[in-house]
Amino acid sequence: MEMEKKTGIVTKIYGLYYTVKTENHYINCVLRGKIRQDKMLKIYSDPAAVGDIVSFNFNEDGSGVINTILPRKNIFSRKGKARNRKEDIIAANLDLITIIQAFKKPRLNLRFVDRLSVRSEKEKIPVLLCINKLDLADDKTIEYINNYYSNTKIKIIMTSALTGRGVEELHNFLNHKTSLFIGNSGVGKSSILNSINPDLNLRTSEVSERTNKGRHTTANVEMINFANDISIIDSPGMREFGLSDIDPNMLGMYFHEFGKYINKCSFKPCTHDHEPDCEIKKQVEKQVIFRDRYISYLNILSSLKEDNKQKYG
Ligand SMILES: Nc1nc2c(ncn2[C@@H]2O[C@H](COP(=O)(O)OP(=O)(O)OP(=O)(O)O)[C@@H](O)[C@H]2O)c(=O)[nH]1
Ligand SMILES: [Mg+2]
Ligand SMILES: [Zn+2]
Repeated sequence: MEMEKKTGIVTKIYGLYYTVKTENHYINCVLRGKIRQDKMLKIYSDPAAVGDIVSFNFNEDGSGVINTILPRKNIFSRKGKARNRKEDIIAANLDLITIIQAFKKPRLNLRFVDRLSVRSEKEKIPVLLCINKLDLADDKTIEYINNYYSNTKIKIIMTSALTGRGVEELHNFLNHKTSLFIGNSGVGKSSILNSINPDLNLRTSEVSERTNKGRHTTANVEMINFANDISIIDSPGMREFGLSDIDPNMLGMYFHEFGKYINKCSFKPCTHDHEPDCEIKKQVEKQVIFRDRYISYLNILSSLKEDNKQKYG
């Protein structure tokens, strides 16, 4: 008997199984073997990702077999240092990357935000920075964050999943978009989702008093669908975020506020580090580019150079 062919979207992956949503049904699927052999997909640790649109055969027993992954509009991935480390696709086909941080517990880490935003800029996916735990904030830190990202394209929304402040603004911003929630463990990614829709009842847990770090409560990447055409992908807390495939000479291009000055640097390419007559350094002196953001750039630059040494030398 001819099997039924359907199209759907991957909402969750666990081991060799892929949950595919089609017309409000969730179908448990496996991948057809030939997809794992596909040369284009072999560079990834898993050929399919949450957010992928796939065509699959729907079996009589209610399960499915994925035949093809449809062309992707973009991917959000990370790449570790080791030469043979495969690229991990965290999610595909995104309209927005929502980077989540907390004012405290765990400690605010804008350098980590910058690493994530470099990847987003490279993929040309807009970035929203959501700083959660607003109930623990002080005015000085709020001002610092606003200065840090002034002149960038990064939109900032501050929320408290605890008191509900800012959650409606965030919710409205997510209308008609598929977005990835990403950040370190314990910042409140799952709590914010619960606050948008209490019926979700996602698991959350306290940040450790001893280490001030989250407990890696969310274990899988999972897409959750809301009204108003909102899809949000919750993800497990990240400890580190590899950018080792990025060319150090190109890094400045992914710091949006550097963009219009790069052509004025005397050296081409200029890494805005040791080179003389560098326009970026001049703009830092003039306080057009925020100094700590520039230092964060230098920090990523040196990590990329380090990665390149391990790769080639
Ligand atoms: N004070 C305060 N605590 C919050 C807020 N949002 C979340 N929390 C607490 O922070 C802790 C971690 O929240 P989670 O939602 O589990 O964090 P997560 O980012 O999903 O963490 P992982 O799944 O481990 O990546 C929980 O104890 C929450 O109750 C907030 O706005 N204010
Ligand atoms: Mg979570
Ligand atoms: Zn320069």
